[in-house]
Amino acid sequence: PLSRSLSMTSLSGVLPAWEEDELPVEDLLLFEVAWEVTNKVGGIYTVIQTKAKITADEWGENYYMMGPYFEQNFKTQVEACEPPNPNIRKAMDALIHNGCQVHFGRWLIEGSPYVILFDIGSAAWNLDRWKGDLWQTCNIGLPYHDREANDSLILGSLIAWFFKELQCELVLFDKPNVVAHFHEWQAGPGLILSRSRKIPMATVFTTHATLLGRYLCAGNADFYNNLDKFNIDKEAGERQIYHRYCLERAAVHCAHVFTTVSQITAVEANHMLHRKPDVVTPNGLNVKKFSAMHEFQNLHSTSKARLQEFVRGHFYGHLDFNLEKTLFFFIAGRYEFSNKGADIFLESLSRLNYLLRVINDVTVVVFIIMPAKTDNFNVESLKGQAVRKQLWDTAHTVKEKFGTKLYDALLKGNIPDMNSILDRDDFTIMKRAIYATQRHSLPPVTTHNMLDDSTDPILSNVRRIGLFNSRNDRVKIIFHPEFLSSTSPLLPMDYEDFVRGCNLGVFPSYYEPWGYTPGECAVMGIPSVTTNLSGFGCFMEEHVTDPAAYGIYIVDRRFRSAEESCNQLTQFMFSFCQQSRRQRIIQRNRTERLSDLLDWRYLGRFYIHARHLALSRAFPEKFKVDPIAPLKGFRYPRPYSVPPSPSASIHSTPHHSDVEDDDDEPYDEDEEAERDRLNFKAPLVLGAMP
Ligand code: G6P
Ligand code: 1S3
Repeated sequence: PLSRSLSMTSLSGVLPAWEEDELPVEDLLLFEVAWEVTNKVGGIYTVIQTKAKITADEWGENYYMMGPYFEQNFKTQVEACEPPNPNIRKAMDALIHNGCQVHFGRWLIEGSPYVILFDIGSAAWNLDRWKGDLWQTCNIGLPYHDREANDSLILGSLIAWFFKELQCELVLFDKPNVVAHFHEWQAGPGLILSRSRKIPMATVFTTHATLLGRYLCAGNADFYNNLDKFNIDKEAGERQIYHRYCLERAAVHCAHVFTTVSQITAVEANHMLHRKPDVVTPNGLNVKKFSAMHEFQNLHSTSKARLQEFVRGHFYGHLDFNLEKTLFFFIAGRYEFSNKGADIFLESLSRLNYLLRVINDVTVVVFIIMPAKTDNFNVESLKGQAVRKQLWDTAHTVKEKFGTKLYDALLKGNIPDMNSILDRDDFTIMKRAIYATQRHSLPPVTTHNMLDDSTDPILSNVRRIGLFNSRNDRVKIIFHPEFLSSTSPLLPMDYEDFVRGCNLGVFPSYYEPWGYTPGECAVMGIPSVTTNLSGFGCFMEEHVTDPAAYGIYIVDRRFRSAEESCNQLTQFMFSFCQQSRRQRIIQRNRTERLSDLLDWRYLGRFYIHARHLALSRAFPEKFKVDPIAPLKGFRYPRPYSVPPSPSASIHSTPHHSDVEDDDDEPYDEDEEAERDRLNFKAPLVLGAMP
């Protein structure tokens, strides 16, 4: 059946094309199973949601996602419909006739994939029996108190049951082979049970982190230097996750093909799960290109103006820094203080504060967006925005009166007397508005009332380094302990608009199998800091010759001490602050050019390869696959006109202007982009990767 070739060309002509024999998808069914299908918990949701389009484009009606049913999610994200495939209907009915609820529909995201969602509650009465089955099959026992593990077993048992029914139907009609792709340990039981029941299908298991890796790192272990030394069974037992770790490890070993999201997690998995991944499947994004090439720059400007407004309110009465010379940095993500690198970020900020005081020109406002327990916004933050609004309204009222009087005077042929154009009332309302901006406390560090204020790790460290938003601090901190939303009364912006308005994302993670945040920044043209312990950072090091030139700063957290990493991070941020506006604009253009590399239309090839490999292992007589990996050796060359480091670029970028913020200087971005593009092509044509 492998007659034609599936060719994935690059989007820009820069990235290498790749060819693999095309699968006869009309004779196959693809199922992708994850706890996060239509159910947002963390990063896996982003993976499956953004990847849906390219997978649906390839597989059409033969692609199905599977996950747990939650009524609210179903109502808001899924359009119920009948399965187009009668075999799937029959398999679902077999479960439904036994009292288990199964729902079918189209997930209303790009690609509109079909989803089959299993109601865990409706099948919970089977839990004890299924626990027995699991024990009989692979000697894994689940404790009653671990709800998450129990739910994953119910989901897995339903899925294995569904596959069994489906196979009966397919065998009857001698129909397609099945590929089933399972994500993360919560989807593991479905894979383990299907394989132990010898259901003929090709299976892939992807881990997005290892359970033990996450736990050990969060516990401050010197993880990467001791990977081969941990007694993993003992460590799992001590952390009371032994049963989860067994599920994870069993799934890994049952799969025909095991994949993970990065090279660094592949090494980790080899030690923590004792299997080397067959394929690394890096995470992509569903990149949308604007028809106007520099639209993302305009969007940066618009969103930045909104952030500036917020900052005006938050720092009312203390607004003695120039917003035109203020940069916005941010960190965002799950609140895992040391895993996500918030510890070294804060330490580096205190050093940056010192350096900027010496230069005394640029101010940095740092947003920390990490959800913590709160009991809502604090009064001082809300008041700040109210005061700003009042000042705006006052200015508007006075302006209107002034304008009317000026207009009248001009109609009469007079130039009005500027000393009397505003009357006493005007001065009174203006003075009242100014008096309202007096405050007796510093602008708050947090926007919310924190429930664990005294023990919160971010606040404790802010106290230690003394960054309290005082007047002479050049680094100001705003900790927003809740994810952003466009309906917030305080900062009404969604995450995407917020990121667009910032100048630099800072994600100095210690434990980060992939890390979507810097990639999301890149596709919006926003530079960011990552590390060589994050999957994304390693991927960039591997495929981009000079990542910093493209606005990707990679902190070395692997071969340097924490102290040295802090210094390096401080240096990156300080150099960034020394760039002129023009240099930042040029750099954003380069950053945005990396989006092709991060697009699923390009990275999807690894998933294709993994499925193909699984089919060749499950059904060797029918499927063969070229064992060559799809991306060997490719590297983006250094951009034509930029020197290797941001600090060096200050002195040698051709368009550098010593006059800061001179936006009107003639500068042809298209010309620069074209030069870089030509430079991209040269080494590729010659076949020599730098
Ligand atoms: C975009 C806009 C420019 C604006 C600039 C601000 O490039 O097109 O008009 O001046 O953003 O950049 P900055 O790095 O200072 O936030
Ligand atoms: C995991 O989510 P996390 O933030 O807990 O999976 C993500 C998707 O693969 C990955 O980007 C991230 O690094 C992992 O940690």
